[in-house]
Amino acid sequence: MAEEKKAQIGVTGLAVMGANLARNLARHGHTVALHNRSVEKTDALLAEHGDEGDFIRTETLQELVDSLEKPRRILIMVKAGAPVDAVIDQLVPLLDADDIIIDGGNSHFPDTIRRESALAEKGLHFVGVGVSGGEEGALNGPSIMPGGSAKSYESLGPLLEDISAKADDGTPCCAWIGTDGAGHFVKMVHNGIEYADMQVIGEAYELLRDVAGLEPAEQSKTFADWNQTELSSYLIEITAEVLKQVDAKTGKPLVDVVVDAAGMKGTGTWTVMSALEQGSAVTAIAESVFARALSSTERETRLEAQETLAAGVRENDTVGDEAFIEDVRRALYCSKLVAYAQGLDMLRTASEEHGWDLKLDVIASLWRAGCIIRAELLQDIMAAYKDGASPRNLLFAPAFRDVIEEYLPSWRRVVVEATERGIPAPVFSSSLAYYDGLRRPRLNAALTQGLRDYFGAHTYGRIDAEGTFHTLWSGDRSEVQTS
Ligand code: NBP
Repeated sequence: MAEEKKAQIGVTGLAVMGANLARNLARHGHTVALHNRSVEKTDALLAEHGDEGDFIRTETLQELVDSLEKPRRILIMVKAGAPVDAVIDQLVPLLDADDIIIDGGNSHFPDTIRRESALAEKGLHFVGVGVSGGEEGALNGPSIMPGGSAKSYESLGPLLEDISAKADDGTPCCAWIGTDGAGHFVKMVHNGIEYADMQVIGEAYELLRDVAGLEPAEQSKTFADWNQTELSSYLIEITAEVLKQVDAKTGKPLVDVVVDAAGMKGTGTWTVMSALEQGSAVTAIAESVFARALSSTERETRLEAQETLAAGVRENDTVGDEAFIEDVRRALYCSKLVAYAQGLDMLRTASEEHGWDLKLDVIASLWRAGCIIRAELLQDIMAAYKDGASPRNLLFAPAFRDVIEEYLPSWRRVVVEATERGIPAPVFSSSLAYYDGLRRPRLNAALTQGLRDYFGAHTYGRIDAEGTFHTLWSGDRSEVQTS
């Protein structure tokens, strides 16, 4: 009797992301075993797309496990959180040593670290995989950031690289990131950078609208032009598309009838929480998350503020000023660079803390295609970290340092203009503050330390001596060395 055909990989969880990844795998010639808690989704996928490749239909997790070649690879694409643990708990008793469970959802990296450790004790591999690119990416080629053990990548890597997006030079946008939760951590920071990238575009849009006086259709042309410059990126490209869209119902620009309250699903918040815990100054990402939170403040509060709070702004004399439009473009580029610099610095710090040995040039290379933050800039970021080069901060890389030097007067002018015109530009301005904070020879933190020592005996260091010191503020004000 002929040997029953086995699948190279199984996918459980066939909502939009799981279904599209399963189809992507099948389209690349892999036999894919399909499973979903409710069998309707499995049958719907087979009915609509069963001819796209080799699928094996299964109804139970036992059938799924039995349909796979060994070591088994099972991709879980269920809702992040408790459902992932529920599926793992059901799978574990059915598996053998060296089988690989893959979580391709948006799981929080501490959960991935916990799951990896628990499954390693049972001799199983658990791989948390960051997948970026949404539904479309999942089907046609996402950017893929796998963590887990190096050994699991030997078996899993070729499959994932096959279905990943390819950069212009043909390189797969998939590479092993590092152990346990490294993949999900990097995906989380990627999402944080995405928040900042969108926020700086939003700030530019608001300044072009309310200072330069450009209508959305005119702005669409401006963003399309900017997409031919060093700002060239997917997000700038689609900004031009969104701004030229006309609302069929009212005939107005669509952007003018969309409610100005931005939603979020939580990965930006996670990035900022982790940054706070590890002491990383990701101000651009944090301001972007807070800007969304502010936009979602109750309507009544915003209306009351508009009616009661003074504006204190000066007259606008910048309408139609071409030089100002170029200033905004340059400020956007510098602020975006700061957001990337901060995100990468967060990765560098986390890499040391978790022992991940993250390769920043490789990570930048994975974001060049398939994901939302794909941009020309990533090519320059890769170059900045190439061959083991490790600038302490991305902004120190000569290519970026020189551009910022040239663009700095524009950046400062835009922040001043925004401030004087009462237009919030939190990432433009906080990124400039970060840049200036980095380069200041003396920070006001010296006074903060004095205050902390005054009210809480928290001690301070001296610039001219080793050790820690405390001043007897309520006594004779003499200084004592405490260590
Ligand atoms: P959802 O996040 O909407 O989850 C739906 C799936 O989870 C269904 O297959 C459902 O089965 C299954 N499920 C649930 Br809910 N509870 C379960 C349980 N206790 N046991 C077993 N299965 C359970 O699907 P999605 O939108 O395709 O997203 C999947 C993952 O991908 C999520 O982590 C999401 O955050 C992530 N995601 C990523 C991107 C991206 O751009 N990378 C985009 C969208 C989503 P049922 O059919 O029986 O109810």
